[in-house]
Order: sequence, then C-alpha cells, then structure tokens
Amino acid sequence: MLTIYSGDHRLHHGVELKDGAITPSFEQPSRAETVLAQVRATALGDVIDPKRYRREHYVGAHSRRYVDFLAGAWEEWTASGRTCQALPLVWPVRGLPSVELPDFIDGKLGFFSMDAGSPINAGTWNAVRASANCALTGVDALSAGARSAFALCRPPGHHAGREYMGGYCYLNNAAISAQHALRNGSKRVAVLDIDFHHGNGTQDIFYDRADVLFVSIHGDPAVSFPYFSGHASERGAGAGQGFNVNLPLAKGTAWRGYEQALRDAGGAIAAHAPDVLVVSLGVDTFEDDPISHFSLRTPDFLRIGEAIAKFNVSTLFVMEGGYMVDEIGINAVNVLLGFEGRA
Ligand code: OKP
Ligand code: ZN
Repeated sequence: MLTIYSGDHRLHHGVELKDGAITPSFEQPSRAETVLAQVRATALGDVIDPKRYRREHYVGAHSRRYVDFLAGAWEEWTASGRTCQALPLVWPVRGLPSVELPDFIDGKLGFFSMDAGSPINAGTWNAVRASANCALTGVDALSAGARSAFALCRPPGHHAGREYMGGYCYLNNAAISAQHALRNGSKRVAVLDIDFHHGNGTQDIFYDRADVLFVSIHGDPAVSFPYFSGHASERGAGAGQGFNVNLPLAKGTAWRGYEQALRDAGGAIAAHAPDVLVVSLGVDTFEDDPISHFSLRTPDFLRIGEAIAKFNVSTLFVMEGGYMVDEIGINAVNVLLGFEGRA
C-alpha cells in the first residue's frame, strides 16, 4: 500500500488546556514519525511526498472565507502585537444574537472554532495544507487505479467542520478527500470514521447530502468529546436524511462490542454502494490511549483492517487520532496490514 507523507507536519506543534492548565498538546509531531517508522519497518509499500494543490481543493468541504481565515490567521494575530500562539476565547453560542463575522482577529478566532483545541502558530497553515495535500494525493492514487492508499495526515481533520476548527483539527482531510473523489468522477462516497471521537466535522459537512454517506463508531457523547455531536438520533437532514449513521458505544467497549458496530457500519456502507471509501483512521480506541476509554488491543486492529477489506471498495485511509505514542504506529499499521491480508 502506498503511503503519502510530508515532513511539513513538524511545522505545527501546539499547546492545550488540560485540567485548567496550559500544557504541550497530546497531538505532537512524534505521532506521525512513529507511524512512519512502522510503515517502513513493515515494508508496507512506497512512501511519497504529496503533490501541491490549489486552495480551491479545500473549498467545497469548507467555505472560502474559512479557508482564507486559516491561511491568514497567524499574520493577523501577530499584526495585533501578539507573540504566543493564537487561541480562541469567546464563542457565538446559543442565545448570542449576532451571526456577523467580526473584523478583529480575536472575534474571528471564536467565530471559526468550536473549542480552544486548535492553536495556530507560525507554521500551522503550512502543516495543515500539507496534511490535506497528503489526502488529496491519496485520492488521485485511487483514481489512477490503486485499490488502497494511506494518507499519513497530521494534523488530523475530522473535528473540523465546514466553517470551524477544533479538537486539534483545521482542514477536514477526510471530507476534502470525499469531495475530491466526487470531482474525479465517483458517484457515491462513504466515509467510515473509526477514531474514538465522533467525527462531528465530517458529519457537519455532509449532513444534508445523499452522495456522501457518513458512518462513525465512537465513544458516547454523553461522556466523551465532542459532547455536542455523535448521538444515534443524528441521521441526516433534507436530501441527506438517512445518510448519517452514528454508532456510539459505551465506556470500556472491547473487541466484542466493537466488532458488532463494525458489522452494522458494513451493512450501511454496502447499502450505499460507494465507488470510494474514506476511512478516518484513529487508533485512540486502544486500551492504553491517554485521552480515550475503549479497550481495544493491538491484535484487534488487524481484525479491523480485515473487516474493512471485506467491504470490497477502493479505500483511502486518512490518519486521525491516537495518542499512546509508543503504540500508535503498530496499531495504525496493523489496520493496514489486516486490510492487505498480511495479518
Ligand atoms: C482529536 B481526535 C483535552 C480536551 C479534549 C480534544 C480531543 C480531540 C481528539 N484537554 N481534547 O479525534 O483524536
Ligand atoms: Zn480521536
């Protein structure tokens, strides 16, 4: 399987608010390096750099004004005299009346975010677009006839909505991929999100559409980030009614419960009959992940890959979360090895 990877991800490294204190983010550069090392150690296949894509390729999944904001946010932030990384601190929540985009950067940061989990520093935009370009290059590999590809994206993308960043995410790599597959001639696409956290951003982007099915297996939002999205009752809207499938699972879910959810996901995907499947590949479902609470073990990730291979669709794997830095390489690549029948 071809891997697409850019060292530009190292340009982005942020902080997060944890337990009320600012600490280094769990979403660190070493994550991607660990996965890449395992790709090489298992001889998964060639590793190539992404091609370059114009900003228009990110528009569609996102609004133009949001993409433009991301591209210029650091410059606006430093122009206002700041030197630390940019973090939002005020949000247009229920009940606040204005839907106008503010002029000042502090207002824009809140307008275009869901939380304070996506800091912006000097290298963030270059890392973010390299990450999206890995996914786009993967789609083009499928369009050229590959059965599968692995976009080793960092930063991740599935929490980023049409007009917002959040949860370590900026551009939604999986959604941008689905959109690009349609542009390349696919009629129907499915996105299967197996990250521990609900892919609220991907859901947001495709919620009212029937051409892209979104299926997500994740921790119950009653007790898990992102809390305000991910219930089974969210089934799509308008033309997209029935094309959004959420499969929330209880704390502590292990292979037995997970396997059943994967079967349910497979049924929904088969009914959609997609030309292309995009997998949001998070491995924070691992039992020792520091910010999640499922109980999957390392061999279970081989089984996940085998199950996805049985869907029998051209598949792009897009890296999302996974924070147990010593294990994420093995667990992520196990999914790919399982898919290739190398278990
Ligand atoms: C991103 B992905 C912790 C607050 C919650 C957000 C988790 C984002 C997960 N300080 N952090 O889906 O793996
Ligand atoms: Zn996650």
